[in-house]
Amino acid sequence: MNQKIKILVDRMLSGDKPSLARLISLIERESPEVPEIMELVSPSQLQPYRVGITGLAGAGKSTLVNKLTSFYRKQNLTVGIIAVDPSSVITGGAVLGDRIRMQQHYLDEGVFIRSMATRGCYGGLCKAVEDAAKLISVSGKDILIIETTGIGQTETEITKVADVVVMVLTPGFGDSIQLMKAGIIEIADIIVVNKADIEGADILVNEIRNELKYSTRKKDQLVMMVQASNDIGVAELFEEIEKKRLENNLEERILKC
Ligand SMILES: Nc1nc2c(ncn2[C@@H]2O[C@H](COP(=O)(O)OP(=O)(O)OP(=O)(O)O)[C@@H](O)[C@H]2O)c(=O)[nH]1
Ligand SMILES: [Mg+2]
Repeated sequence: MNQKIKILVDRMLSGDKPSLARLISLIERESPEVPEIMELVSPSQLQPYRVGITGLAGAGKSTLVNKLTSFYRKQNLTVGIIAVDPSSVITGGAVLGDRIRMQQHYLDEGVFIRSMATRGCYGGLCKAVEDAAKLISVSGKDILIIETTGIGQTETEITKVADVVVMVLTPGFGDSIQLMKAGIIEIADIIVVNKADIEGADILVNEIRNELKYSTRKKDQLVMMVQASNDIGVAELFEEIEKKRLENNLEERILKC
């Protein structure tokens, strides 16, 4: 047993943020100590509610994550955030962008924010991201938010690690239509048309509603118009996510009875 790792894991379990950050760095670097770390983390420890925020690049996901985090903090819930960068290396720009958008939360003891590259795991969420999500989960967070970008498998992979999936689309680009045509929209519990201040938002909402008529899912998908940067519709989105979290807890409690 590696004593150094054991101490780090113990500290992380008691909520120490620097220890959590160091352990995630080891995971990201694919250190040989990773299996040992993961073994020390028991899956029976309390799990947070996992919110997946996915969608197109630049759709306003981080802006939304930032605002949702404020709502959770107002309720005294602690939040862990993983922003997954789909490029081969984390670009200074992306990380800097997240830092600016989530600035207010970096100094908050109740929030842990981490950007990760999905290096070497083309076509899905990395094992490293899943491991990091596990660590954040057991470090005592109430809520875990995972932000992913891209068209294709990254979206479908998110359903494996999230209890609720929010897909963020924007008007004015053909890409949103592409996502619908590819059937990717089916994985979303809530579809957000963000940047509703831009022309074409109503048209996109109608197109999504039409497309959802053919969805193979039961008709439980919500479509919401939001302006993340103007704080319009964000409170309503938060309430819908909260409803799902509370239903989820209830289901769990019923299962345990
Ligand atoms: N017009 C308008 N711009 C917005 C809105 N919400 C966010 N933005 C802007 O959209 C840009 C991208 O926002 P981000 O939150 O970084 O988007 P993202 O989806 O996280 O981007 P990536 O992580 O790089 O894929 C920023 O300049 C935001 O200020 C909105 O409601 N309306
Ligand atoms: Mg982002």
